[in-house]
Amino acid sequence: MSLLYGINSPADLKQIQKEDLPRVAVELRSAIIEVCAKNGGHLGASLGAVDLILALHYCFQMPQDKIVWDVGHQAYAHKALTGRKERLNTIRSTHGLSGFPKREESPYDTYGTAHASTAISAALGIKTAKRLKKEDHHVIAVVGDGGLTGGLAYEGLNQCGHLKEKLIIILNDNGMSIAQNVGAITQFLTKRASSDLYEKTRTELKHLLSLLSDHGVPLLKPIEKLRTSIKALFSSSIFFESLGLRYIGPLDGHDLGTLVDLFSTISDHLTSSPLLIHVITEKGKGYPPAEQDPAGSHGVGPFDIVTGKSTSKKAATASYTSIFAEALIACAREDERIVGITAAMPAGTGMDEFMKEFPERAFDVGIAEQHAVVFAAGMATEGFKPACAIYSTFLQRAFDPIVHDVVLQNLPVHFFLDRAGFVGADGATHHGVFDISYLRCLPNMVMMAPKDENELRHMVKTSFALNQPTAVRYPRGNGYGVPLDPTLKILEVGKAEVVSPLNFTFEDSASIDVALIALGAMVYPAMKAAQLLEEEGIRALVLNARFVKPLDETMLLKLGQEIPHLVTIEENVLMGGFGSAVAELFACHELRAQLHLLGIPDQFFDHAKPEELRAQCGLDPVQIAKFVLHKVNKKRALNSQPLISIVKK
Ligand SMILES: Cc1ncc(C[n+]2csc(CCOP(=O)(O)OP(=O)(O)O)c2C)c(N)n1
Repeated sequence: MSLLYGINSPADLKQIQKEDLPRVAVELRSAIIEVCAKNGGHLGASLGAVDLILALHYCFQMPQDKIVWDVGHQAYAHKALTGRKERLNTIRSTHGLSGFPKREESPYDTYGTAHASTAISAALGIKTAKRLKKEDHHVIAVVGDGGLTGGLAYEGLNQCGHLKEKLIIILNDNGMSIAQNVGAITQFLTKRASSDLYEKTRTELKHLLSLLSDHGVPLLKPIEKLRTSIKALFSSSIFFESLGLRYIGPLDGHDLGTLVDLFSTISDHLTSSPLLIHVITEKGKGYPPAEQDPAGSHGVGPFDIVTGKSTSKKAATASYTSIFAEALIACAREDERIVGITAAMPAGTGMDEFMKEFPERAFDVGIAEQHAVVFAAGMATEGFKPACAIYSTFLQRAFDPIVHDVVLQNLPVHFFLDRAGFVGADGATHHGVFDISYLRCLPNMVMMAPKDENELRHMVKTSFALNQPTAVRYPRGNGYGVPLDPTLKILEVGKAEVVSPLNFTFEDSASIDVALIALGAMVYPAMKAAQLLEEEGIRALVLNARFVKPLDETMLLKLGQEIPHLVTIEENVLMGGFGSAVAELFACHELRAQLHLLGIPDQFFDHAKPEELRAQCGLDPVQIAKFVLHKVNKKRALNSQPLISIVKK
């Protein structure tokens, strides 16, 4: 009989006998495997955290006690145990549960998250607020060893040791970030590696001490001290204890009995100082295909439960990520000053391919986007050309280094922003819809967006030809399967391209009703919209803007003067985006053009298929055509002079 069936809240869970908890763990794992097999999701981390989550909800008093998750991708079991079991199968699907903790979703989701390394700071804030409110509940931050590679985690630890708030931090250490975890602290934490050395050193020291005492040499205090220091040296405890935290561990994070005993003791007796509990878990625990491939099981698409193999259709065309990687490698073969930097996303950004060919010139810096950018800036001062490949959403974290370290010093750091635009199932935290706004405002920056994968390759080449900061944004997913030019070209900076009508000259402009000024991934939809408009008797010109900065001012001003309607189309927020740039240009030149802006309105969008989200924003061919029809017909009817208009949802 199912035990999980009867558990709709942590209170129900507490009715279960402690000895039966492993059965609940098995059921939770099955539920997680099932939902990930159907919808895709964060399989490995969620399986690895099941026992920890069970023990926490079994022993603490949620939601008065609070859990703050780091990243939050591991919290599927938490969702199941806190009244969302029936909806678990909707996770990451449109209108379904979010793949991450979300405050609107449940009172048990204390803090919204999906970007790494925030848990300690947020939990410390909550704990401090509770003290000021004279509330004595526990606050527990759960952070992975990957999360601990981010500098923000140390800012939190630093203040935690200073405030001495009685925060509980659980370090869920599985030795993995998405890929194998990196960095000196990770090595230090890896007790499994260092314990052999510790044991060996301890045995040798013991032998030495016994020899000394056999020969009548008194055990000198310094030698005893040495023994203690050696123990400390090989223990993670020294690190956390020197920061003012009590340290317990490392514990087996799958030993429910030990976890429950420890957590019940802590839950009953308020801790007297900040406490760090170090648990060792296994990514993918309980599902052999995931255990065998912990990196591959981090984020999965739908798969067959029996074999663990993907059930997604193999894409017919190459991904933007792989096209980027190939172009980067081609450029790096010709220019040894090119180095590659990733912030814990080697496979996601394609940097893993670069690493294979140029291991000495590739750097995974951990989940440390801020550091990645400053590190790149440092290398650039020495004549290198760093390629910083970071998802659009994660680069947000590095805004100040981009300003202060890169563009202010006009250093040739080259940003490649994968996952620009809507990303789909990961939702609002991951949509890359702000990068144009936060990068185009920066002096010295050149910013580009390719219409297809072939153009991406030329933009990679163009970036390295420029001795200044550059950024190329490109979407998640696969290209159109367009032919790839045999050689990479350097594009003329700030030059747009008319993609239709073919061989357009301004002598033909009288026949054009509307100019669709499209950027990046919006160029092909604009071309389709132009075909639909043609059927309605409206002639559209489609401009591939290519450059967000510098704009092709000559072309845009000419279009503004000669074409009755202009529509900018971008997959970025309208505020401060590409359309705004065109509007600013027209305003500067006092050009009274009928400019309309299509893009993402001033709101957050949840998880859904990218095409659904684009349609919601009017960014698919049909909606673009409808929008244009409406504007053109309205103008024809009223023959009025509308000002710049922006789509508002
Ligand atoms: C700022 C930021 N950069 C990158 C990511 C992508 N990312 C999601 S989970 C993850 C690894 C997290 O590792 P860890 O904290 O150890 O958790 P585990 O998956 O091993 O349980 C990364 C790099 C992110 N969420 N946030």
